[in-house]
Amino acid sequence: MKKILTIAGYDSSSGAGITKDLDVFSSLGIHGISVPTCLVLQGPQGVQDVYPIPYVQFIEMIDLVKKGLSIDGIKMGALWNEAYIERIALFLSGLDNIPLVVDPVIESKNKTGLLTDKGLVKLIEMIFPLTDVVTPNLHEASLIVGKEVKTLEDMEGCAKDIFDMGPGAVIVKGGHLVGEPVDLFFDGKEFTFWKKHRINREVHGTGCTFSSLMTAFLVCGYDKKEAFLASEKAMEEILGDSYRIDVDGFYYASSGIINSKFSDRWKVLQAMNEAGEMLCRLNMVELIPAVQMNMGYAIKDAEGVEDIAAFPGRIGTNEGKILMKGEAAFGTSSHVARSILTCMKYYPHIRACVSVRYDRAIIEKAHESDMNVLCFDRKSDPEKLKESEGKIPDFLTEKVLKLVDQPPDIIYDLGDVGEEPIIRLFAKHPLELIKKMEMIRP
Ligand code: PXL
Repeated sequence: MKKILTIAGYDSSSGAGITKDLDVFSSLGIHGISVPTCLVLQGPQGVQDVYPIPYVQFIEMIDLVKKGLSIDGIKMGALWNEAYIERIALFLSGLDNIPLVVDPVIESKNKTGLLTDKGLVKLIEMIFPLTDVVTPNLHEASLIVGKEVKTLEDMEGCAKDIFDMGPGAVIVKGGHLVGEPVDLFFDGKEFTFWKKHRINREVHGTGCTFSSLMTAFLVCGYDKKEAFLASEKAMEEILGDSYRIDVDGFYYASSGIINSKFSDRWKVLQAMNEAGEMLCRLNMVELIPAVQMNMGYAIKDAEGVEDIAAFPGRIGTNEGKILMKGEAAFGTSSHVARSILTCMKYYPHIRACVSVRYDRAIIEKAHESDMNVLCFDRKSDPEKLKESEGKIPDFLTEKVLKLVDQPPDIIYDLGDVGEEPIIRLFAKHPLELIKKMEMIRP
């Protein structure tokens, strides 16, 4: 499970700030950790008051993260004042190099201050040089560079000026440009533009949502430009689905449905890698077939082999221990992936499968555990199917599935000339596969 720390304000309407960040992280299957800098009392019509979190408690929370929590990335929003920023800089100095995204929040829509002037100076001086991506809007960009940023040309110049302050990249968000809105990404080498469609509504929380998405995508291994493009794409969905929480208030950015295909893929990989670790810990070497084992897990609505994660190079053994050759990745298995796709045609919730060594004793254990054990005979292959080498098990798997009305736990076959007998164990997810593997272990 990846973990991202957000250091930001707490918006009591939960449209922006740390609660929004946590919402974005959880919708991408990431655990969010939060340290608030200030309480922002906000109704649907805007900010009414702001109170800093007592400094001592703020430091205690930061120290708790430093002492006890491993984090994979950091996002920052409203940081309140220079004292908080100095403490954050100290915290960062002791950390490994992990992605850091800074949304330089300075004030709310109704101009309530969320960062002091001195705070902004400290932010630029102490935090920007440690930052991977800074994400100002036009107003914030103007305050950072000390001149007006009104046109696309201004945005380009300003992105260069901010880049010179030390971050790895700058995204200037031109949502309030006159004419068509454009966001601009600059990594010191080239500009990348993202043209947006103007929507006729003022949406609260877009800056926090965008910078949280950026952090999440960087933590998941995207490079800065890929993360920019993925975040912009997700924002289109989010803005389209924005909603009001009061009849005449702002619209709120919706994040529950963010880029569901990405989030599903990410969760699938995490579940697979966790199952891989368990497999090693339980050292189930006696279940590894001669052709080696593979495990697969499909995203919901998987359509092809590329939607199924498996372990590249399969799972083997070395000196009596399980040998994993790499982390789970999509599109790296064909046999197990096709067994899953075939099974999902009948039982869409059965999305995981592992290939296991055939042994009569294993099948007996499965029967004893009341598993639904199905079997096909490769030798019954119709001659013409032999020509489509590799696809025979799919055809026969489908044939046995048509004969039953319960999801399978096991579909096995006794092999053929040159083909090892194989047990295919099915489950809803990899953890359940591991549980079932323990049950059938001879
Ligand atoms: O959208 C800027 C922002 C950031 N963070 C917090 C906020 C706001 C705006 O209200 O309340 C906590």
